[in-house]
Amino acid sequence: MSTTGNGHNGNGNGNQPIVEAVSAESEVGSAVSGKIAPPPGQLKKADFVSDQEVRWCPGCGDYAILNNVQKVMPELGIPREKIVFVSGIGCSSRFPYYMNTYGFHSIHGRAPAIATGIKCANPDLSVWVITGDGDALSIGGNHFMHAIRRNLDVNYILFNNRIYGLTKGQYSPTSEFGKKTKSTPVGTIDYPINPLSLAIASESTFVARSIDIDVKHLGVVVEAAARHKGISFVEVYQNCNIFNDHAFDSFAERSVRTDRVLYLEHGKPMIFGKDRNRGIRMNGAHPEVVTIGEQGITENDLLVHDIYLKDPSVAFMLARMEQPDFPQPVGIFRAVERPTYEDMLVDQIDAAVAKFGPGSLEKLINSGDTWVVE
Ligand SMILES: Cc1ncc(C[n+]2csc(CCOP(=O)(O)OP(=O)(O)O)c2C)c(N)n1
Ligand code: SF4
Ligand SMILES: [Mg+2]
Repeated sequence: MSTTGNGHNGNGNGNQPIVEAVSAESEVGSAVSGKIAPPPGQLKKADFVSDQEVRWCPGCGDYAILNNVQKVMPELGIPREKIVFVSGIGCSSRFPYYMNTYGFHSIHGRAPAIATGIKCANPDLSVWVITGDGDALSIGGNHFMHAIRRNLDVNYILFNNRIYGLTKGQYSPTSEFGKKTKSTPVGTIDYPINPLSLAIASESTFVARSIDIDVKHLGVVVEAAARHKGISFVEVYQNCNIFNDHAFDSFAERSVRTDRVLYLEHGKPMIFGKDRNRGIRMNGAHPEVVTIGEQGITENDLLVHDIYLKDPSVAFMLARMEQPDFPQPVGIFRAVERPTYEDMLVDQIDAAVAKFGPGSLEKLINSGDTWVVE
């Protein structure tokens, strides 16, 4: 399969000639159901639906996320053979089976390492990591942090259902303090991790959050993540209706959503509520909820959202705002530019080759201080 043609353009969605897409397609054969792929611009959602039977429980929030990602794919104009979904282990990690692209259902917590290898070896691929709260933050916590700080141009979607779904309902690192689960029958005494705080602390250049059932919003966020050059971290609140049902109802349920969710929009004051009269204002170093029209408060007093702030402090503060004291913020928290790992890696290799020539691995291994074990 060809990996040349559109250079290191970040998301693998450069102006790839149709002829190359078709010939690459014919090489990959069964990975694309043996059909000749239409040119990227003509792909439809259905082209990204695989022939695998979806094995999630009926009603699981994973379906909405899958549906949305499949819907966004044609908008990106990337040929399917240039797309790879990598996952760890968990219900959410079954995702790559259901995408009609390349995919890798890998090792628990290790999707970031595999995605790193894929992106470094083939920088023009569009690489996606699909993970769960357990996969990313328990066994994969260390990998999570390092993939993010390196700023690979990879899209990283964390399905947060605040539970281990696949293993039938043990508490996870995002489970609420005191939560009773199969493995914490009298309540957990672990304080939960906030995935966005962790992503921001790890210097993620794109940080966003959405909700499985808020389908329009989720689609916009996923597309923005895909178009960001650099690591795009997206947390999706995902309902596990079998082992942690109603986990997000207190704010995500349709009848209360407009009152309890803050939709962050770049350049706009932070307003929420069905009457659009509540907002977030800074009181010294702390955010507070205020009502427009009370005590002389106007829209001008509210915090204006800026996703491009280099300093992550405000994004961090927003990430920590939670129901019931605050509306639950969703949307893009942060989107800043920084050179990507793979671009710098390619530059380093090019510079070394220009200076020393192509070199030989065999010679390198046998050079310097070597010895023979007898
Ligand atoms: C090395 C290893 N340890 C433990 C497990 C068992 N295990 C499988 S999935 C999982 C947790 C999955 O939780 P999460 O990532 O939140 O995914 P969900 O099923 O909720 O989507 C665990 C502990 C495993 N498969 N491999
Ligand atoms: S156990 Fe939960 S997360 Fe897993 S498929 Fe069923 S509903 Fe979805
Ligand atoms: Mg989970």
